Amino acid sequence: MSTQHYHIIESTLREGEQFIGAQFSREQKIRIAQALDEFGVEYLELTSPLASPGSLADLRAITGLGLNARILTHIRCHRDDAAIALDTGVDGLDVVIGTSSQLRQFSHGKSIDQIIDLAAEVLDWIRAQAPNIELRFSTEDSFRSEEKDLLRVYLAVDKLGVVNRLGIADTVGIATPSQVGRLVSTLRRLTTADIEFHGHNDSGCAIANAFTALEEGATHIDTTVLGIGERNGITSLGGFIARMITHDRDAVMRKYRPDRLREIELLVADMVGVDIPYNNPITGFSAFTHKAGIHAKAILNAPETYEALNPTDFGLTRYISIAHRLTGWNAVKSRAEQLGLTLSDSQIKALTQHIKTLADDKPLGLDDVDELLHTWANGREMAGVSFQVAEVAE
Ligand code: HCA
Ligand code: CU
Repeated sequence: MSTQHYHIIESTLREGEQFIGAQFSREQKIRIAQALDEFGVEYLELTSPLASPGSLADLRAITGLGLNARILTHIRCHRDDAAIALDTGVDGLDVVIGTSSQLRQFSHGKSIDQIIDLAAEVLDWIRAQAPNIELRFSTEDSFRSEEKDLLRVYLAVDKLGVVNRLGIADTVGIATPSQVGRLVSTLRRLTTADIEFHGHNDSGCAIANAFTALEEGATHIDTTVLGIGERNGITSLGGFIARMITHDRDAVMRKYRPDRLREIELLVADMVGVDIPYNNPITGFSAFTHKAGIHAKAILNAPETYEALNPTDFGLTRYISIAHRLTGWNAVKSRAEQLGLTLSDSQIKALTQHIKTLADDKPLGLDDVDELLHTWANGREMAGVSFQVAEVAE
């Protein structure tokens, strides 16, 4: 089943380099490559060696590192590009050509028949040069291409018998999970090669689309750290891991090191000049915070009540916020215990009421609550407050 047996093609060093803030030096690329390799991704996709002399040298440097991850580079469907790429020692080539009417008209100007002929010529040639190279053929803007055109191209390429993978790309981020599911399952039925999905996030479906692709038979998913890429990027590595770990934790833990995620995200965020978004899956600052008293109580008893993900899988800790009007006495009690203070349940309940009343008037911090806890534990609670215990609800 593909949702257990899948491969990550980590494209921070290709799609991610197309992010507006990215300008990686060779040293930075090497650090990213090593960090992702330690994380356990199966592939690293790097910018085409045709992009610039530096890109060519960087690609050579990374293929020379001897990483476990297989090194791919991304090239246009041109024999000359392929020749230069093959000379860098990469493990695989990701070949792409646009098939949508927009790209055919405004980019390369070729008809579908011309695309099929060109793909056959270039792919056969690559295979003849490099019998063992991993070869992928992808159409760009697959979801704004005519389905009949797309299928003609994929069937013709699959029939050549020279590619390992067919890729589909939601280049402008408009595909829905059901559209992705349909296209992948059609390809799965009609072709034999592995299937790769590359999805942009313009309308927020990149992670869902990647998951649906796997459910329908895809084998490879493209990601980047924090999802960086053109515009607002693609499926993020962390978001994809969050999705997969809720689905099959063991499969993720066997293959990858999710405890490295935060370090990798901080590394890349710093290099491209962004912060980790507050609502980022797993590493966003509020991802494991709990606030409402009802939540806090259950979390203290059994964290899984309100956590689908376990922060310790990622080397993180949960945080229960207690300094606000939604707080509950169980959470306040737990804080007292953390501070080593002895207060009776009725004192804690009364103090909780007091905190709620104070928080109605002004924002409180944990320091304020801690100070109150110390004061009350030392028997200096405000006169009158402790008599309200009887009115305090759970
Ligand atoms: C781009 C190309 C691409 C290619 C994806 C792929 C896309 O527009 O820069 O080769 O699978 O999104 O179509 O990143
Ligand atoms: Cu892309």
